[in-house]
Amino acid sequence: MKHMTTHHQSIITIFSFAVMLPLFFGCATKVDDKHSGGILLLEKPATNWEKEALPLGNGRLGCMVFGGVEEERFQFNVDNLWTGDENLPGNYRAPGMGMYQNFGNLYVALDARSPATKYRRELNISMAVCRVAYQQDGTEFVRETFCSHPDQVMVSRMTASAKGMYSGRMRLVGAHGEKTSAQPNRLTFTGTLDNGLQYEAQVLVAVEGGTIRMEGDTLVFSGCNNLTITLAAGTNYVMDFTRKWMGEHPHARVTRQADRASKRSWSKLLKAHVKDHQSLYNRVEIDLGRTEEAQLAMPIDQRLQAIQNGKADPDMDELLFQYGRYLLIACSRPGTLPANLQGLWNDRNDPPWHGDYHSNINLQMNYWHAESANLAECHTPLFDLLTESLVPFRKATKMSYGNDIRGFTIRTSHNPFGGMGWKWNIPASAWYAQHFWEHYAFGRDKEYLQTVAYPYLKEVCLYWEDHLKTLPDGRLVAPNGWSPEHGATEDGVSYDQQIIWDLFSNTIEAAAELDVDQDYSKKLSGMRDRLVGPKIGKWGQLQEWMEDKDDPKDQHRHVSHMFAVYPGRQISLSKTPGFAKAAAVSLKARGFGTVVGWGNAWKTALWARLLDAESAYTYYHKEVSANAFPNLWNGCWPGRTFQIDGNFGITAGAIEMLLQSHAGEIHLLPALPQAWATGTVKGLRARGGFEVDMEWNEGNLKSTAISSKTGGICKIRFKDRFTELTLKPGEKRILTEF
Ligand code: FUC
Repeated sequence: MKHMTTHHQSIITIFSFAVMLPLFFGCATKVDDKHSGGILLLEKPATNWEKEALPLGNGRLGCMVFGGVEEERFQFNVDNLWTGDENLPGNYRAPGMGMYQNFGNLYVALDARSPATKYRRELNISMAVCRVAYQQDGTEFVRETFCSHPDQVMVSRMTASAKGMYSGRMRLVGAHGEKTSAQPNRLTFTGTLDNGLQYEAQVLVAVEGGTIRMEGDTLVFSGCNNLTITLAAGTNYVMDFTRKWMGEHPHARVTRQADRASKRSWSKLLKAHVKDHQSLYNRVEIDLGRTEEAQLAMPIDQRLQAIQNGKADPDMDELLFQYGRYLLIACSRPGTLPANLQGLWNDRNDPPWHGDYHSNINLQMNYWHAESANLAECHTPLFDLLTESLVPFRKATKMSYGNDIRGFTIRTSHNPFGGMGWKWNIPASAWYAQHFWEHYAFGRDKEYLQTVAYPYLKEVCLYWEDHLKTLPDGRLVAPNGWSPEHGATEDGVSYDQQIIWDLFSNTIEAAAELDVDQDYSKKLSGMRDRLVGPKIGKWGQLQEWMEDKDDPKDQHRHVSHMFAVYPGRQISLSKTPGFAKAAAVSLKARGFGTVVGWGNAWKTALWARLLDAESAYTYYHKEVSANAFPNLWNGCWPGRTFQIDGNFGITAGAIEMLLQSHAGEIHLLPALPQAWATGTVKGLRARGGFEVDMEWNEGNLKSTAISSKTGGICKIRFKDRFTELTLKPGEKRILTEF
């Protein structure tokens, strides 16, 4: 323990003592399942896809459950069913940019009975199972559905408390006018998109009791005790540029998946599914307070209404937090495509913004929480796709910036075939590089750094070496930049300057970690020092452009010039307090204005980094009170258009309120709002390979556990108190008091 002042002495004593204690308390406390289990409850079937249906997913295959009583509807997607292609030279409107497609729907119509009573439709996010239950004529009906990652299928089981209650018809309907063919217990459709992508969906039905037969393209079941439905779907997409992104027809694989799963018992499928989901989900527990029991029992739409009327609902804050984790597990797993603008859920063939990968904030925000929320594996699809897209990205970059340019950059919109559209977003490849670096900063996997991250970072640096422009006074600017969707195209836009600073800094650190390229690092460091840096303007604001022309009344939704505060680290209260204060002035001026879902999330994280807990919570709360649909999906614009970045970004923002690690220290509860004065969190990750549990009461830490994966030194901060720990690989230390 070094660098300690007398003021810190008491903390050190407690540390040393605590280290010797057995791990018996504090953050090992199990959070009450009832409160933290995360149930989204609704008391009626969905009529609106984006606001009410409940999402399930295994990273690749997604499904929305409507829960209708007379007819169940499962709308499904596969993450790689896309139109479009490599699309050089990249025009947003050109058909080659393509769009993410709806796959189809499975409808299960049930013969008419009396109206249902005691209807409940719930999504248990700790199990990733959707359950629909109701009563009719004294019989209880239950449907349970999940999308299994181990078995790569959607499974739904429909049961009843009496025998022979299931009679009805089942239809599988593709979204592109395909013809469905039926066998006695199987439905199939297959198709090919204009770009050559082949796809197939199959449904297998098993019944107990009763009969099942085909009638044209429909399955008719009668007098069955229960139904077990297995849905498999896939395409011939392969994430492999050298194979032109396509492999063999999916028929054999889809058939194998459906057959294999339908031979396994329901309980085995469920057990494997829950185990797999919880291996990720259970890593983080959170308790931010107690909602009254009566309120907790209400369906979400009523709870949201109560929140709008001013009722406190800390369990809803937890649910929203965990939902961001749930959704990432459901739409981004190793080997799948990254989460697009809607994760992997989409019911249209012309989704908003093409359902694309948007590089000026949205794709990045999808992964802001991946590392800190302990879902590092779910981050990897982003690296896979970006790495695989390098050849087309380089080609497109050369076409626009000349054959001599090294490295590459990216347009605002891109697809899974390396194709791009809309305006160039020149610093996008550098912003993506930050993700490659962060995956290392949190996980400390040197082999990954050497083989995956560092080559990517270095190549983007080469682009900037060639692209930066020298001003007459010797300083460096990014030419022809655009502060996203705001202002003119001009040199030295703050967004560009800050992202390049971040890229150079991360690359320098990466080279040092790997002990390579010392001369190149020196060169980068020299260039970084010459970059035009942040500027404070005439009304005390952080300038968005080189020229001091920000309008204090401008409430544009993007806050791109605050990248340096979050997710960057160039500006912080501890290291650059002047710029941090200027950022607060700018952020305040932007206000709620035209705020959108992802904007709330970003502002939550920004205020947290500026250590303003109540402002951070105002935006967190806004996400619940103004932007959440009844299925808790986030509306991009208040009340409309689902976009998943807000769901992901708000989890990231909440973590920044509870734990920060960007400034060379692990800062505990840096922006704890009054609403979360007492609570527990377990399993958050900090840079340096650390994991942190905390329990606090009325704003004071009761206990903290810090564990280290790879061993190392960490500086720990709570309020204005500091200490330093040296941990061995695998070691866990507990701090009892501050
Ligand atoms: C950015 C935003 C829009 C929208 C789009 C997908 O361009 O400015 O509001 O979120 O991404």
